[in-house]
This record gives sequence, structure tokens and C-alpha cells, in this order.
Amino acid sequence: MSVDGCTQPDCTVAVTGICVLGNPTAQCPRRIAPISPANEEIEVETGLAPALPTPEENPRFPASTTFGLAEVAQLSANRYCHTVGILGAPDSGKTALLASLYLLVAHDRLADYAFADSKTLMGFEQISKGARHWNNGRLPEQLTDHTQMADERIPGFLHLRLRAMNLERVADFLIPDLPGEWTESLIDEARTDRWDFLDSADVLWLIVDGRGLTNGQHLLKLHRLSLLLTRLQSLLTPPYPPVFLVATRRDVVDVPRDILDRMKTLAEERGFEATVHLVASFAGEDSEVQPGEGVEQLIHASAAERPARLIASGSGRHDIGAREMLRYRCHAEGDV
Ligand SMILES: Nc1nc2c(ncn2[C@@H]2O[C@H](COP(=O)(O)OP(=O)(O)OP(=O)(O)O)[C@@H](O)[C@H]2O)c(=O)[nH]1
Ligand SMILES: [Mg+2]
Repeated sequence: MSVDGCTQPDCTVAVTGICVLGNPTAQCPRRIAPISPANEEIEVETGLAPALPTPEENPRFPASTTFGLAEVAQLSANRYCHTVGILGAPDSGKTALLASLYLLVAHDRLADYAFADSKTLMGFEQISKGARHWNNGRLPEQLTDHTQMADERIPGFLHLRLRAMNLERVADFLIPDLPGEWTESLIDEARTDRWDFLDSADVLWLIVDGRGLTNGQHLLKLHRLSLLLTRLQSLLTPPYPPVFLVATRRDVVDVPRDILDRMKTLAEERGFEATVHLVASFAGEDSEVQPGEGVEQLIHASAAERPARLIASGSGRHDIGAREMLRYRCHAEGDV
């Protein structure tokens, strides 16, 4: 038998083939080189079938808890995935919305959808761990952490497959959880490089903190929203994906109807088909609003977007085919 190992106490190179110091295994100075099989007495057994067939390709798992663009392309190549682009200022409630969606699904609290699968369960667990007790009384000040990216240039996507119960079909969603700074730098510095994937999105969710949309405070928020929409107008290739204008914190604020209408007008003036949504990702016990209110409607409306748009635009934007992500088609039978 060959001997293969390392003088580094915690190195498992012999088992995993990976050097704990990060060196190429053949060049690591601490490694005990394998004794050449030529010097050993080897008993060769013949005629035995291998216990397991050799895999055609070694399984690969993403190192992070979310999907990068390569994994997104891989998943999308096999089945239609509803890709959502989420934008919004820091603290607007983007992560809370995703955590709320996950917790609703995990507690089987959606009326028409049930959990079917997620390839990024760890990612959902990570963002929702602070909110695990969201419906157990008093609401903590901070339920989700400020989003930070492992790689500041590449978006990380969360994957969720839901079963639409009345239709007996499944719908896959790919939704990125991005830091608000990405939206800020798009607005203020026209930093577009990290947003390429938006051209492949089925729908855009523009998240706005509802607390900034009350009379007297709304002007700044509307101004920022109009700047963002103008950036998106020049970033995206028509036909544009529909825009969902999502006002958060419905549990603590009543956004006046006329302000919501003005938001919609801002989007429509720039050529976007827009709808307004109000959500309470979380809510305290004393709130009249249920935690998670509005979240299912957002998902339902997002799932409905794709077929309508593909039909309306003939071959549809997804046939433009320029980007890898655009290659995905509805291969899997029974997809919504
Ligand atoms: N009560 C209530 N609190 C909310 C709601 N949405 C967000 N919050 C609170 O606001 C905090 C910040 O929300 P996040 O979702 O983390 O904000 P974000 O947009 O992801 O912020 P960045 O990651 O910094 O860009 C959360 O921890 C919650 O405590 C809501 O609908 N209701
Ligand atoms: Mg966040």
C-alpha cells in the first residue's frame, strides 16, 4: 500500500486530497511523498467489479451558501427558473423579505404554495436565523443582518422551488440577496458592471422602505426611485421586465395611495409596466397586520409574469440568447 500524508498535524490530505495550507499537493514542503508502488509488494485482485461505478464527472458543490452565476446557468439550463432582480437602498427590507418568504414556506403558511426544494437551504437558513422567533411575541430591533457579499462583484442567488397546489405544478425561483450599496452605487456612480444579470430577470422588485413614503418624507424616496428607474432604463435591453414597486414595513406604516400612484407613474413614464405591492415581512404581536403579509402575492405575481410576457412578445426576451442565463427554457414537465 502507498503511504501518502503530511507532517502538518491537522492536514487531511491523505483522505481529502486537499492541502490544509492551500498548497498544490505535489509541491507542499510538509507532504510525505507517496512511496512509489514499484517499491511495494502489491497484491492485485482481479475479476472483482468496482463497488461503485466511476462517476462521469466529480460532483461539484458551490463553496458559498448561495449560487453564483455559473450554478444559476447550470440550474436554468435544465428547467425554467423565474429569475427576480431585487434592488433597494440599505435597510429597505430586501433580506427581510426573503427571510420572511422562507419562514412562511418553512412553516407551511402560504395559502397556495408549498415547499418543494431549495438548492440553497443554507443560504436561507443563514438570512433567517435572526428571525426564527418572529411570530413569538415582541419583535427584535434587527431581525436580519446587513447583507455582505463574499465576492463584491458577483451576485449570490437563493433558489426556491415551490409547488403550486391548485395547479399541481412546481415553479423554481432564483432570487439574489444583494447589499443596498449595490443599488446606491448604481444610482450615484452608474456602476452597472455587477447588474448584468438583470437583463435576464423575469421581474424586478424595487424595494422601498415604507417609512420613507409617508407625507412630508416621501420626496427624497421618490427622487431616488426616479434616479434608479432612469439607470435601469439605460441599463436594460427592451422589452423591459415588469417592475414591482414594493413598499415594506406595512405593519408599521400606512403609505398613502397617492404616493404609491406617483411611484407607479414614475416607472411607467420610463417605459416600465409597474405594479405596487405592500408587504410586512415581519410584524409584532400588537400589529393588526400579519407577519409575511403581501409576500405570497408577490411570489404569485412573479410566477405569473413569465408566460404572459413570453406570449405577449412572441419569442420573448429570453430568446435573445446573448447571455448564458438566457439559454434556460422550460424543459422540465409540469413547471408553472
Ligand atoms: N417590522 C418590520 N421590520 C422590518 C420589515 N422589513 C425589514 N424590517 C427590519 O429592518 C431591518 C433591515 O432590513 P433588511 O431586510 O436587513 O434590509 P436590507 O434591505 O436587506 O439591507 P442591506 O442588506 O443593508 O441592503 C430588518 O432586520 C428588520 O428588523 C418589515 O416589513 N416589518
Ligand atoms: Mg440585506
